[in-house]
Amino acid sequence: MIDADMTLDETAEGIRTMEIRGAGRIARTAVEALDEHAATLPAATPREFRDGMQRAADLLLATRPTAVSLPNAVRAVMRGLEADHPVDDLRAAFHGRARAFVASSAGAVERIGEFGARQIRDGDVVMTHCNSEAALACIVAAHRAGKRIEVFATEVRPRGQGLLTIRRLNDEAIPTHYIVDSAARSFVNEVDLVIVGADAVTVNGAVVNKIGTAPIALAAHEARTNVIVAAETYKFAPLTTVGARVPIEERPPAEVLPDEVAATLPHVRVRNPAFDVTPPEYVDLIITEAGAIPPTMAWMIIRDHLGWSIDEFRRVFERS
Ligand code: RUB
Repeated sequence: MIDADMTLDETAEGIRTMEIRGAGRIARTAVEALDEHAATLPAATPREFRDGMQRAADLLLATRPTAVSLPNAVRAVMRGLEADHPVDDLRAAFHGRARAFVASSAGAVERIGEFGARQIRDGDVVMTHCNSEAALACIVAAHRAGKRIEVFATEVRPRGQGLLTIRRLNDEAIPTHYIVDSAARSFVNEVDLVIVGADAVTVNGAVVNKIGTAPIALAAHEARTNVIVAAETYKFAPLTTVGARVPIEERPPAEVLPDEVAATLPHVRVRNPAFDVTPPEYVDLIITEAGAIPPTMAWMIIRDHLGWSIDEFRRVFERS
C-alpha cells in the first residue's frame, strides 16, 4: 500500500532509489500511484485523459528497467483507455482494473506460497537470496504448516536486502543462518533446496533475479540441489518471445565503493549490475499462481496468462 500523500513523482523517485523495491511491490505500488493519479488528473476529453495517463505511465516505466512486472502491470491497467468513453467512466474503469490488479497480485503471492510449501519437506534446509515476497511466502507457508525447516539467507551486497529477509524469518521464528554472498558455495551441500524470486522470466525459462542468483544456482546444480523459482505470472516477459532481451540495470558505483574512495583510484571502474540471468538448465521448477512448471514451459504462461495479442506485439514493433 502506498502512502496516500505520495505524488506520482515521489512514487517514481521511491522506486528509483529502491525505497520501494522487489518486483511485485514495485508493480503494485506503480498501479496504486497511477490509480491515485487517474482520480485527480484534470482532463476535458478522453484523449486528454489518455495522454495524461500515458505520461504518468512513462514516468514510472522509466524508473527501473529490469523487473518486467512493472511494464506488465502498467499494461494491465492502461488497456481499455483507448475507448472513447466519457472521462468519468474511464476513471471509474481504471480504478476497477487497478484494484483488481493489486488484489490478484496479493492473491498470487498467497497461492505461490501454498504451492511452494508443498515442495519443502519436513526437516529441509532452504537457501534463499535477496528479499523476495514470493520466495518467502513458500518458506513461511511450509513453516506455518508445521514443517521443521532451517534457512540460509545471504547478505545481498551491495544493498543488503538480506537483512529484510532475516528480519521476516526471525519474526516467524524460523531458524536462520545469515551468510555473506560468497559463502553460498561453502554451504550449498548442507542445503536441500534453493528458493528465490524473479524480476523476469524469459520465454525459454531463464530467470532474471538479484545479482548473485546465477552463481548460487550453478553451485546448487553442481551439488544436485534443486533450485525453485517463485514467480507470479506477471514476471514473465512477453517480448522475449520475439527476441527482446531483458535489460540488466546497472546501478550507481557509489553503492559499491564510496565516491571519496573511488576518487583516489582513477584507474578503477566500479561495475554494479543489479541482476543476473540464471539459465533454464539450472532451474528445476518455476512456481506461479497458475501452478508449478518446468522452465521449458515458460512460453505457456506468456501465451495463456498474459493475454498478448499479435496486434499488441505488432504495435510494440512499430513503435521501436
Ligand atoms: C529484488 C529481487 C527479488 C525479486 C523478486 O531486487 O531481486 O528477488 O524482485 O521479489 P531489488 P518479489 O531489491 O533490486 O528490487 O518476489 O518480492 O517480487
